[in-house]
Amino acid sequence: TSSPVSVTVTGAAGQIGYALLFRIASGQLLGADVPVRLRLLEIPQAVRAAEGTALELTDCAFPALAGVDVFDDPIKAFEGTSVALLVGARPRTKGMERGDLLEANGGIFKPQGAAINAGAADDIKVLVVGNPANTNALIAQSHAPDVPAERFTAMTRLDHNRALGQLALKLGVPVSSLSKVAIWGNHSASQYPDITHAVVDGKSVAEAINDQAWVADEFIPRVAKRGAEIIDVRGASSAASAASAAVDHVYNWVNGTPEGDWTSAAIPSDGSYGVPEGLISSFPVTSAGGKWEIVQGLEVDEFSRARIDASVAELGEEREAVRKLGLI
Ligand code: NAX
Repeated sequence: TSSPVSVTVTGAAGQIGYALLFRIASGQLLGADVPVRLRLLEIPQAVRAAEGTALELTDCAFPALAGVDVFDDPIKAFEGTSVALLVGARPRTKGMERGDLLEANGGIFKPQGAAINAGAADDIKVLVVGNPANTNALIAQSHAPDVPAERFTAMTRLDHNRALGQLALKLGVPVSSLSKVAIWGNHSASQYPDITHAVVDGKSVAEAINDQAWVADEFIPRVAKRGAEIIDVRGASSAASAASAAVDHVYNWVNGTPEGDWTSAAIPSDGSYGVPEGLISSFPVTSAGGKWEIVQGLEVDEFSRARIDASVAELGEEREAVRKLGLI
C-alpha cells in the first residue's frame, strides 16, 4: 500500500467531528485502500475529549487508519497535511452582532490559514465547514498566500444533498434517479437551490413537478432553512448529515465527479455567471484530476438570476465587512 495521507480535522471534539472522524478512518473520505493519518485540532479545553475520540478510533481497528494525533497548536496540526477539514468555528450566540461574529471567527481562521501556509503539503485541499463557512474560507485563504487560491473551498454539499432528498420525496423516486441539481451563492438562508437544469430519469425535474409555487414557496425555503428545522425537531444542529456531506465533497474533489452529473461546492469565483471574482460562492461544479471546474454555459432564467444575485450580494457584503475589520 501507499504511504498514509495526512488529514487534519479542526473542532474534532464537536458533534460534527464525532460523526466525521469515524467516516474518514473507515476509508470513506479518500477511498477504502488509501491509508489515512488523522491530525485532530482542538482548543486546549477540548483536547482531552478529542483524545477520548482517538481512543475509540483505535478501538475500531480500521484497516485504513495509520494513526491519530491530537493537537492544540495549529502549526503542528497542519504540518504535512493534504486535506484540511475546518469544522471548529465560533457560533453566533445571543445578542452577538455580525461584526463580533466575523471578528471571533477571524481569530480562528487567520491563524489556521497561516499554519496551512507554513506547513501543509503541496497538494493541500481545504474544506471549510464552520460557519459563516464561505467567509471563513476567504479569511483562511487570504492568510495563505503561497497556497493556490482554488484550494480553499466551503461546504454547500449538505444543501445540495438536502435538495436531492426533498426532490426524491416529492417525486417518489430514489435519489439515484436525480442529477444536475445545483446550489448557488452563500451557505446561508439566502442560498439558491436551483432545479431548472435538474433531471429525473432523463426528464426535466421542473416539468415532472410542474408546480412553480411549490418550488418557490416550499422547496427553496425548506432546503435553505433545513438547518433550523433540524434544530427544532432534533433539539441539536445537523451533525451526521453535515459530516456525510463533508465526506462527499472531499471524495469527489479527490476522486472526481461521475460522468454526466455535477455537484455543488463553494469555490473561488473566476467571474463566471456574473459572480465577482474571488468571492467563495457555491456553483454547480465538476471535478477531475483533483480540480474543481464551474459548469459553464447554463442558461440562467430571470427567477434564477434574481436569487443568485441576492445571495452573491450577501457574500459581497460579508467580504466588505471582513475587509473593514482587517481580517483579509
Ligand atoms: P460544536 O460546537 O459541537 O463543535 C465545535 C468544536 O470546535 C468544539 O469542540 C470547539 O472546541 C472546537 N473549536 C472552537 N474553536 C476552535 C479552534 N480555534 N480550533 C480548533 N477547534 C476549535 O459544533 P458542530 O455542531 O460540530 O458544528 C461545527 C460548525 O459547523 C459550526 O460552525 C456550524 O455552524 C457549522 N455547520 C456548517 C454546516 C455547513 O453546511 N457548512 C452545516 C452544519 C453545521 O451547522
